[in-house]
Formats: sequence, C-alpha cells, structure tokens
Amino acid sequence: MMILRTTDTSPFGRKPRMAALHLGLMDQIQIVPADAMEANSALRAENPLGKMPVLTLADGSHVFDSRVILEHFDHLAGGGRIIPHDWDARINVLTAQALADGVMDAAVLVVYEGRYRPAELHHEPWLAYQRGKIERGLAQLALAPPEPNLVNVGTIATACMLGYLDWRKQVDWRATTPSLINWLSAFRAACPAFDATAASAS
Ligand SMILES: N[C@@H](CCC(=O)N[C@@H](CS)C(=O)NCC(=O)O)C(=O)O
Repeated sequence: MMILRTTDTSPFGRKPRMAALHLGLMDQIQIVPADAMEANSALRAENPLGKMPVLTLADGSHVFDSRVILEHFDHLAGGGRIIPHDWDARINVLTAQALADGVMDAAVLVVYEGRYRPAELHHEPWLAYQRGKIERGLAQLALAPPEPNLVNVGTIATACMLGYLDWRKQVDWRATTPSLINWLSAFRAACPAFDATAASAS
C-alpha cells in the first residue's frame, strides 16, 4: 500500500489524486491528511520543504513533488499512459504541465499573502507581479491549448489549475479567457476523475 499525504483542497494534491483514479491505482493508495503549518508534522518529516503532496512507497521512501509522483504512477500503470513515450509529445506535455504548475505556484502565493501575512504588510506590486504570471499563463494557454480529449500530465495539471482559480478566484479566467471554458468542459468529459476529485466531491 502507498500513502498519499495531501489535503482534499490542494491543487497540487489533486494532480496525483486525479491521475491515480484515471489510471486505476486507487486500490493501492491510502490518502492521509497533510498540515503544512504544523511544525512537528509528518509532512515536514517526509518532505523537508513541508509541501504537499508526498507519496510514501511500500519500502518507506518518500516521493515528491507532484510531477515525480505522476511519473511514478505512469510507470506503475505500465508507462506511456499519462506521459507519452514519443519524445516530442513527451516534451510537449511536460512543458504544458510546467506552465500549469507555475500558474498554480503564483496562485498559491496570492492566497498565502492574504492568509499568512498581516493586512498592513500586503504589498500590491508583489501581488500584481504574481497575478501577471497567472494572466500571461492563461493567455498562452488560450492561444495554444493542449488537446483536451487526451488525459496526460499536461491536461491534468491544466484542469487542476483552472479548478483552483475557480475556487479561490485569484483572477476571473472565465471572463478573460472564455475559450478555456469549452476546453475545461471537453476535458471533464474525457476525464471523469476531474469531477470525482473536486474538493466538494470528497
Ligand atoms: N512543486 C510542488 C508544489 C506543491 C505546493 O506548493 N503545495 C502547497 C499546497 S497546494 C503547499 O504544500 N504549500 C505549503 C508551503 O508552501 O509551505 C508540487 O508540484 O508538488
């Protein structure tokens, strides 16, 4: 049995939850809660960075971050399932994943500014700097979206990112990049694991 440590609301934790469900691996995985702010937490013991998700393997070793966990799941599922073997396709979906993960990094920092720093220390130029990454990432995605009918690490991360922005509303992507609304609908149809892993679905 493997142990996946994450909250149900972490957008990075949703990536492996979605991938495991899609690949039929859930019977090998137990999901346990994570607390990033707890000083003596299992999370920090497993990952010195104190970031979720972390996957603990049967031999007790800890695997992070979400990208590496998805790589491991792809391997367990036979390989070439969510990370293509073909080199050009592989580099393409890994870059799509890097873009979506980078937008999520910026989106998480926007939330943390409000959550962990006192209001008098909020610094609007820094928030705008992070929002710029989100807005440019969305614009690039709208210009050249990944194929929404293919379930791979690029589309999984992109859907997690859009779902996270829907929930926390760091920007209004449905207004600024409306073509991505159809993109997400098409992906949801291709990958039922997206809806099944919504925070409200658990
Ligand atoms: N690159 C990491 C990012 C993970 C991440 O930022 N997780 C957030 C929750 S969504 C977290 O644990 N934040 C706590 C912190 O940054 O200290 C991954 O892909 O897994």
